[in-house]
Amino acid sequence: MIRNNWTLSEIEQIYNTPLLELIYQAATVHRTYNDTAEVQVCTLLSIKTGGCSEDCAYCPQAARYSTGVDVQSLMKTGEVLEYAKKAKQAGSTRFCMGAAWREVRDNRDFDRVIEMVKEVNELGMEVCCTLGMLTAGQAQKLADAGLYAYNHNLDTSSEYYGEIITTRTYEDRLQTLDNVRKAGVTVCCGGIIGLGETHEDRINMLHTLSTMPEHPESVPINALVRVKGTPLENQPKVDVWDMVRMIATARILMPATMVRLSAGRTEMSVAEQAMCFLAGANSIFAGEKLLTTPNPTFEEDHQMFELLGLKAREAFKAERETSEV
Ligand code: SAM
Ligand code: DTB
Ligand code: SF4
Repeated sequence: MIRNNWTLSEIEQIYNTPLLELIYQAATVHRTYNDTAEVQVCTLLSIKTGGCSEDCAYCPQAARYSTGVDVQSLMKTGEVLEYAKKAKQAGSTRFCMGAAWREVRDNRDFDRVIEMVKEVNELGMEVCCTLGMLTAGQAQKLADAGLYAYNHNLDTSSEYYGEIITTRTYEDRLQTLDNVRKAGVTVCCGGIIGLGETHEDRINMLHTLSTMPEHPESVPINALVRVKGTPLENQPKVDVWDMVRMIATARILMPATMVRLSAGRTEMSVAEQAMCFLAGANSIFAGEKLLTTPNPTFEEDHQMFELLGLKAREAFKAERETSEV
């Protein structure tokens, strides 16, 4: 049964379950709801890099920090399409285009993104975008162009949010998520651990996600990538067991959601990643770059899949399953 009425104390109890017992419970939920051999493979492309006006303390693309990221204007559609084709050839079924914008503006750049969405969709890939805040009208335009998913992370708890970002509010984030949902686009929404938040903050964020009227279809769990020049550059490295605990709790709370082992994989061994898959992660970002930071190569992931007996999930599987019922 999928629940949207989790209480904070229930979540706290799950989160604090002794680790091996927690993994066992999450693995059990995972195999009840999902094919545990399947992992969704998504590829990211930064279509507009750097120079962002926001002050997100973790982000290498914020204009106010010197991180060495080159500012680049919006890529040309043809070039983006080449990347999408390559990603598809390498086995990705979802292509996610990211822009370092605070929000979408109704201008020629947005028209170009709409064009990109149409063309990537025509390749038979699930198209995802992450472009910052959206109005209801903009969400609808993206939906009409064939957008499959929109990524917009809550990042942390509403209580801790102000310590990490001051240039927009938690409420702004929730409003965009609502606009996306109402336009009929699937929601990809998760967070980052390692920002200096407490366990309580993590539990609160999981509560917000798992009590949405509909769970996000995907929940990315990122480990902070500590980028030199950002205010969080000296944070301690995320403990892999914290990642496992977060993933396992998300899996139990949102049994049918794709839980994505997102940023941070370059610092994890195959054994550590295997523990995350066991705890219920069933999606990754593949390809040698996330947006601006490194990620394992397609080849490394291919070897990991072979070793662990994992296979890439096909595109649009959720639709196929519902239309067959
Ligand atoms: N500008 C848009 C926005 O903020 O929604 C879209 C792009 S933004 C880079 C997408 C997400 O990347 C952020 O919400 C954050 O969760 C994640 N992210 C950015 N920098 C990160 C880092 N250093 N480590 C982990 N995740 C990061
Ligand atoms: C998400 O949750 N993680 C991705 C994607 N959604 C957009 C981004 C991770 C970015 C890591 C830092 C970088 O490469 O710039
Ligand atoms: Fe800009 Fe997004 Fe980075 Fe925040 S996370 S600084 S909004 S690109």
